[in-house]
Amino acid sequence: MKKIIVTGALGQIGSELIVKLRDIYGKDNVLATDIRKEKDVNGPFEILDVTDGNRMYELSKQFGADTMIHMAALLSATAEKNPQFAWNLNMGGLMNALEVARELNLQFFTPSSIGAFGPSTPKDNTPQDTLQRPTTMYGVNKVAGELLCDYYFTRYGVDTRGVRFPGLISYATPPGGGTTDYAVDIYYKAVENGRYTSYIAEGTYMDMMYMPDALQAIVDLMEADGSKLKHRNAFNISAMSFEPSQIAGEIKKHIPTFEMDYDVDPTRQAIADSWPNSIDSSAAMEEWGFKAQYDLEKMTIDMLEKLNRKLK
Ligand code: AKB
Repeated sequence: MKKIIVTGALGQIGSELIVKLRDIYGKDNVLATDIRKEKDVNGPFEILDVTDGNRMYELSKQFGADTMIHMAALLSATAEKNPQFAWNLNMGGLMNALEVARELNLQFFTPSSIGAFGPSTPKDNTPQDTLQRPTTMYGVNKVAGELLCDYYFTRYGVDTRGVRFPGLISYATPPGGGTTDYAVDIYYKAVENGRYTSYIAEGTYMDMMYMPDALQAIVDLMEADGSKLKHRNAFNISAMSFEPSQIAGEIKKHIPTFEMDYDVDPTRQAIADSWPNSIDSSAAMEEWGFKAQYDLEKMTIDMLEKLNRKLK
């Protein structure tokens, strides 16, 4: 049975990931950590600031971890507000986590993102291996992170694995500080007020994925036969690509009075414009069997049903 330490466990992905990991591997085999304890996590929890490498090492050792899932990071829009802090947290945290993985021989996962691509990357069906010259601090962190994880694999034999996540959509925990967050907010506002003002312009396509598919992808990649992985850090994965009026149209099928207008935020729009329209997930499909279950239609039905229960 695996013994997994998760950093950033109370974040958008972490909160749901620890529930899934505890279902699979047992409650006491998953240690959730975060910089503060904002909610109850129904299982082992420790406070951890990922810039404190010594504490990360001690907690991992005491817990007897054999796996680390390193999620703690600032997202794209927040990172743009304070790029120096973002570098220190995103890169300092990752370096500490990789060092702990090296010292304790842990299997290692950390997410990259579609943010690892930039304006010179091919925009449609973006290949697995292609130009990566991002223009955001978050993107710079993600490319450096992918390279660092590859380095720890080739130099030290650490079993590092990662995916490039698209925008993730979930009814459970709201995201914080991302560019793709509009695709979560729109469902909340549709259920609460019947209308939404989009900060992303009409016609801006980005890759997206429903959270259950993202969590399954982490589990599947970590369970995959390492000898079959040609790419490790990090695999393109996507479930759908849409622009704001398409998600609005899908919501309208269920809430006919729903209305959307636009008030574009230049910072987040510039980030979105620098990212691909849609990425090619075929390497993930071939090397470890990635397959998403939810498309826009199926996700919208589930999101609206769950949020109607949660918010009303
Ligand atoms: C963000 O928008 O910053 C994230 C991401 C795509 O990595 N959701």
